[in-house]
Amino acid sequence: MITVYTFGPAFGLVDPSPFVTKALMLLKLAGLVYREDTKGFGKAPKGKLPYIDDDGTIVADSTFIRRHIEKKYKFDFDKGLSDEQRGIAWAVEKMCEDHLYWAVVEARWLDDANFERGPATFFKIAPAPIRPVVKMMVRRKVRQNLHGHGLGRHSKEEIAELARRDLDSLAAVLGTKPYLMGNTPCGADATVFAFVTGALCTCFETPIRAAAEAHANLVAYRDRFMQQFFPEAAKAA
Ligand SMILES: N[C@@H](CCC(=O)N[C@@H](CS)C(=O)NCC(=O)O)C(=O)O
Repeated sequence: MITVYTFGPAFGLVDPSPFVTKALMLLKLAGLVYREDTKGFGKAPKGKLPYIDDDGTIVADSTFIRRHIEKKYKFDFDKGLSDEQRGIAWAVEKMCEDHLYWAVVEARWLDDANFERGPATFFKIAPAPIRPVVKMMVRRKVRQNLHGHGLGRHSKEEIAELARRDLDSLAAVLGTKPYLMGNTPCGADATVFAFVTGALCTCFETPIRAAAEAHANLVAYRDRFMQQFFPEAAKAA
């Protein structure tokens, strides 16, 4: 049995982390049975979630989880795609993970109102007297990470513009197809679904959400995935 270490549902999402959501989606696409464990963050081999324990084999990072599934279970997420489509799928995935992701982090963690509505709730487990200090330290670290990446050096307007271009690109690549590359989901759909569902999250007021909501095909894409793969959560929403 595969154990996936996750944060657990939050903000009306399957998981607040798009990378965890991606890993869950990959396992579902491959038809693998798994259980979730929300107590693994302290032991995360790379200090981040997700990671999995597959009968004693520990695999950290959503992309290496994908590689593990491909190798061990001989599952080709991109079966039937041309080399060109595989290339586009990989590029789209990495645009989400290494560009759009940081805009999402900025919007959720550095905007005071969004922070209070969302990430601040993670700190309820900290003892009340030290909670404000812990929150401040973690937010400072997030700011430093954003600065290190580079996106955090831009103005809010510039970040919004870059994120909007990412969402416009996702909508353009998807077009009128049900999934990114056609009638069946491919590997990159796990990532794109995770990011589109996160962008549309109604817990947050962000230009990213407005940009996603402006594309009816992205909203329908999120709904299609939710109904097919997370029907219970879709019903509760
Ligand atoms: N490249 C990693 C990224 C995972 C990642 O960034 N996870 C974040 C949550 S979205 C995390 O665990 N952050 C905790 C931290 O940095 O302390 C993957 O694909 O799994």
